[in-house]
Amino acid sequence: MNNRFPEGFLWGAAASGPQLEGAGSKHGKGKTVWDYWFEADPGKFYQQIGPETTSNFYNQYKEDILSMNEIGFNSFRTSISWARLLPDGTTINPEAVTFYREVFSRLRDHGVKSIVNLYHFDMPYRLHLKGGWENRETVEEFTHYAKIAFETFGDLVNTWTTFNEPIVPVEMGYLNDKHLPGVYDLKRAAHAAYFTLLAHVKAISVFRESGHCGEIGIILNLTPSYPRSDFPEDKEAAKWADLLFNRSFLDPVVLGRYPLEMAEFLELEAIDVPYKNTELDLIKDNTIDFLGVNYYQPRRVQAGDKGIGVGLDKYFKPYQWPEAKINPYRGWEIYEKGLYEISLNIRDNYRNIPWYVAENGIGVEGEEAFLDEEGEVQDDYRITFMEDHLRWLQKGMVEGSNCFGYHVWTFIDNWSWLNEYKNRYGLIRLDLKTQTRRKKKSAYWFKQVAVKNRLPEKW
Ligand code: BGP
Repeated sequence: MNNRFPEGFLWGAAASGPQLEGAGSKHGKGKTVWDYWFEADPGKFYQQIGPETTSNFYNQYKEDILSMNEIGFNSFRTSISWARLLPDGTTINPEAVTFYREVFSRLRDHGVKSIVNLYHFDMPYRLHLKGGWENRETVEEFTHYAKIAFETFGDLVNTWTTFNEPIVPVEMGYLNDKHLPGVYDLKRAAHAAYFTLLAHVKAISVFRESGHCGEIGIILNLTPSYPRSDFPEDKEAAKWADLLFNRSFLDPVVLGRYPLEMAEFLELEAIDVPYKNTELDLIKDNTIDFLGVNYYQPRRVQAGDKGIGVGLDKYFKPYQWPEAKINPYRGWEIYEKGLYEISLNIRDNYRNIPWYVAENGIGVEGEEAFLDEEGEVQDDYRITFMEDHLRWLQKGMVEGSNCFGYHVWTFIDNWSWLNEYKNRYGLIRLDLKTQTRRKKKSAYWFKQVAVKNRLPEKW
């Protein structure tokens, strides 16, 4: 491959409606769970910055799309805000249609392929009140929303994804307090996960039945699970972590069935998931065309406290590998080789499905410390991060993994769930006060790689 990527390889970035757009309560948008949570408990949000303005893409998208072009993007992923398009669940908001059509046509006119995602953690508040993903009604509402989105934008968009990281709201909302409802309840978590999967397959079925052109997939955060040691107890712990956090979605979306071990887990926990046999058939018949993989960090685990542990602690416990390289700002391990291992796992166990890196990036706090005299962020750490990951990715591709693109998280610094603008991820710096944008050093590096379609010489 000679440091080259295949012809047509996708280069770009990912973002999401709620983190980038702003206009949170304007132009007819309905309230999301994040809008509600900020109103109810602003102290929970870093520096009390809410989701109202974020990075103002709603008003600055023209200039932003020009910048994408300038830094070599041939593709860009964002999400439609469900609450903006269908504020009450049924009436289409004309302003949302105008906005998204403008964005998608402009991207097309600038040679940037849109990958459009339907759900990025932004549950409409009215549905949250009825139980969100714990309620079967939400599945029907989502299917309707997906149908409207395909009909309204299908002439401009031919690459769709249903969900971004569906396991995250389950983990962070039902086993943690980082998303709402913020409880620890395995049974509720299992129900929410199942109904999310059902919404995903129903959206795929609607897409295919109505004969839309193009492809549809999903974006999963895959966190390879590594055991502390070769002891069987540690290895078993890694198996459970992998089952719950990777295979719970990966197997059904790619292979059309849940892993057998999932039944074992549900039985051990005495959880009854209210599935119907016809739904299992839907899962079997509606596998994805392609997979998006978000990769930030691996998961390291050790044996759980069998018998005495509470919740998931019975199965596995987190383990801090002493040799780990940590991003101190986010506390996440940087393990570039994980991307290679993911690529081989997809090749060997997931029918070598076409996939792409849908998010990979590093969040750094206090980036103003890296400004040079001209006011450009010298983010060499971001360049190293991307380059090291790309080299491992390329090795996986040389060995046959079917990867078709690399998207960095993210394009312009954007708002994050409870962390807001603490960790900056963008190739472009955002001045929060003035909303002005300025390319970082990494943006110029990214352009070189994207335009030449290869990595710099070195190994
Ligand atoms: C992914 C999400 C993104 C983004 C990113 C960085 O999990 O898909 O929405 O936020 O992680 O994480 P964070 O913003 O929490 O640092």
